[in-house]
Amino acid sequence: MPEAAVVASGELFQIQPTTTQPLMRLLRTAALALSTAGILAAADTHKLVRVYEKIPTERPVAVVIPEDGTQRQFLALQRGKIFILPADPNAAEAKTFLDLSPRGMEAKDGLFEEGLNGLAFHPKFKDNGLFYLCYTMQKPKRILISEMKANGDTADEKTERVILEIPMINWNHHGGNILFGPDGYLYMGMGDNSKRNGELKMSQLNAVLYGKIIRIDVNSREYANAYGIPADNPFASGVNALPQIYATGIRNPWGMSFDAKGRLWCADVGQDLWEEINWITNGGNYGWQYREGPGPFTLCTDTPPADAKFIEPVHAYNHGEGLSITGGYVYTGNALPELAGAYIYGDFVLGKVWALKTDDSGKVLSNELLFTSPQTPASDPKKKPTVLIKPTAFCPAANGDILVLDWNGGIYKLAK
Ligand SMILES: [Ca+2]
Repeated sequence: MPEAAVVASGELFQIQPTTTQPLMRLLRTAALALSTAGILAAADTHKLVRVYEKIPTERPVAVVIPEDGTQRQFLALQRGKIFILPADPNAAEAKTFLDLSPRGMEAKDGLFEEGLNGLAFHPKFKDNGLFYLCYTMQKPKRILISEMKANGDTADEKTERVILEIPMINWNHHGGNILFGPDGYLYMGMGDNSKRNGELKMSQLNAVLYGKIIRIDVNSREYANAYGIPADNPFASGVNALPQIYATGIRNPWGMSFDAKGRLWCADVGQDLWEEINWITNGGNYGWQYREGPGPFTLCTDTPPADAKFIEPVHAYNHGEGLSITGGYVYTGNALPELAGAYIYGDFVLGKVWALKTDDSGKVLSNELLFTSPQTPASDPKKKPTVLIKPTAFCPAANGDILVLDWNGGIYKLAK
């Protein structure tokens, strides 16, 4: 998950007095008319329209559509439920596919990164019914990737096969996105397991999986593992480095997707200065904790190895614009032609949504701010504002809409 102070749901509509009266009115209007109209502020080019309002969607983290031809939209909630969203956004009920909430995935101090953070369907889901989960467990604190089998519209929990377990010592910097690549392998974004400053120095240490992009083959078995190692993983031999590693130098990846050209987009949440978007390549080193965004991480006093080569982000924004990136995906729908080919992403803390356009070399052509959430300025400059919409994910709906999942509990679609 991204990182930010937790906002209690009761605070959302407590708009503080301000001298900007028109803005005040707009905020009130947005808060009160949330159910019927799109949310739009003066500078926005786009608005967010609430969908699936009648369905309980606390802490949504992903909507995933398996490639089985059914167009079913599986909604993963961080506290462990997976619903199948109906096609009709006004429907009052969603089928429960799986409920892991009794497992106690979050510690009492789990704050907001623990729980179910990843869901992926096997490329041959239609034939084998297999899907994959990434979630946390406690005592001992750990992250699991596991496999389960679906039976129609219901998951069969008894079929669970744990594939990978990674011990954790902190509640934050878990990452937890999982997805299949066009190569049929399962990718995972794994956080650095450090609390702050990359103090455990894991991201550049290839003896651990922390701060890495991991790639494994769920269709084979190798060594004593419940999975195989793709032959072209950069350290596939397992000598001097772990063979599951695909890319290194990651901090807290949140928001991963493949585009139609097979590029793996990964947002990496920064610490004090920069938020970044990367194109992940086999064996790439993305710099953390020597680098943050396009510059050196100033609190790191170690000198990088002389032969270190760090890959620069495709795009980074500084903490004047946002505080915690949520990655998205490249939009290919027809309903919003101005966004065709753009990478849609946002900021979790300030509730922003952008559209980034690049050429094939990764040169940024434009980065347009589409939407900024209504927010209440913080009473203390050291604190963060209260934001109405905190994006946890951007996902394509079955009908092509861009869904914006809101950690405050809403699902929206991006509209003009
Ligand atoms: Ca980086």
